[in-house]
Amino acid sequence: MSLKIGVIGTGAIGQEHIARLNGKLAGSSVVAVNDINSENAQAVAARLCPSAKVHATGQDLVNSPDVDAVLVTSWGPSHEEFVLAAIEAGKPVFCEKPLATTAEACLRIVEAEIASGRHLVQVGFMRRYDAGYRLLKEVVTSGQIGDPLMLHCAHRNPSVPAHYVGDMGITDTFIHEIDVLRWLVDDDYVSAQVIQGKRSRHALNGLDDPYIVVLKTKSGVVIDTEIFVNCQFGYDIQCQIVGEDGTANLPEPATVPMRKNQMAGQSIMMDWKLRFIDSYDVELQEWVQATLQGKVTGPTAWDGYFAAVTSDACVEAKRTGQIVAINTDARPDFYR
Ligand code: NAI
Ligand code: ISE
Repeated sequence: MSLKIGVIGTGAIGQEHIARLNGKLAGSSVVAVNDINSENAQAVAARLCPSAKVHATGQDLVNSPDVDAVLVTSWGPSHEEFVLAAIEAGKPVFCEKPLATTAEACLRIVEAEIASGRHLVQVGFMRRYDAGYRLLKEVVTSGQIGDPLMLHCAHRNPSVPAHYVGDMGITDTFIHEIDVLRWLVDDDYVSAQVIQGKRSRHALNGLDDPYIVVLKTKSGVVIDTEIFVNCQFGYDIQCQIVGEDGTANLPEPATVPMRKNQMAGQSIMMDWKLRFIDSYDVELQEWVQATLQGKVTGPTAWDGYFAAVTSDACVEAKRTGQIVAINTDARPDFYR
């Protein structure tokens, strides 16, 4: 059986996901696409999924009887509308991060999903599908290093485009750590603090870069993460867990150590798309399989909501220099 998917948003990641779902992965085909830039949608369909219908609006696509499930890869501010439309139509929906751009909008999605009585929504936090993070999670769960006490992490990009402004270091970039670190330690956050670093001369458009975010969890785990999106040298994701009985590090991607030009070393990736390319495959393959069985096994709408509440608290902490409390209601039974 094949899952017939409609994709809203045929930009960068939309195209990559279409290529995966329409050839590389098993059990799925892309039967419909839409983009506010209809020329782009036509061109992408012609290149990647020639038999797909190009719909005039995302709503039309969601309501098409040919579409079994929806993939939302449009810009963040449009996510809420399409995810709510899919819930209303009773169709499973995979939404790229962020689930929505405000915590209130995420909560509306959570409430709509609960009211529908069906688990339909998955959020595109792909780090949970990365082989290295999965190995690290196994180490934590097996108790080999005892209880995690502290985490030291870094999210470094070589550079960012001109449209990357304001608090995107948190809302676009750190949001991945917000989700994956909470999943790793299996504990919710209670507070956030941001410590500004000395501003790099490479930071454009008044961007604050770098800075450190400190999150504290309910059980007292302290997590510091350096966010440095103009570090120049590479796309570098680090995570070290300090446990009661030892430490555990996120494995580096496999590269061949070389000795050359009076130096010994290994290359570092420059592009985040390459660093997590396998995890996108695993993420969408597991989503297709679970969806065909009527299940959601990945990050839920509640995880998307919790990430948004945490992200808001980090933005406020950055603005005020204060330690900001992270408050949500208890996780609804629906998501247990
Ligand atoms: P993009 O700008 O390359 O593509 C977005 C596309 O959505 C554009 O073609 C745009 O015309 C279309 N669009 C915008 N509003 C729309 C609407 N109302 N209806 C239909 N189409 C609409 O952006 P990109 O990089 O592909 O990002 C898309 C989403 O994916 C964002 O939410 C982003 O945060 C997320 N993303 C996730 C990544 C991950 O690692 N999980 C990596 C990159 C992006
Ligand atoms: C980008 O938007 C992503 O989602 C990537 O996964 C992330 O690593 C990068 O820093 C973001 O800018």
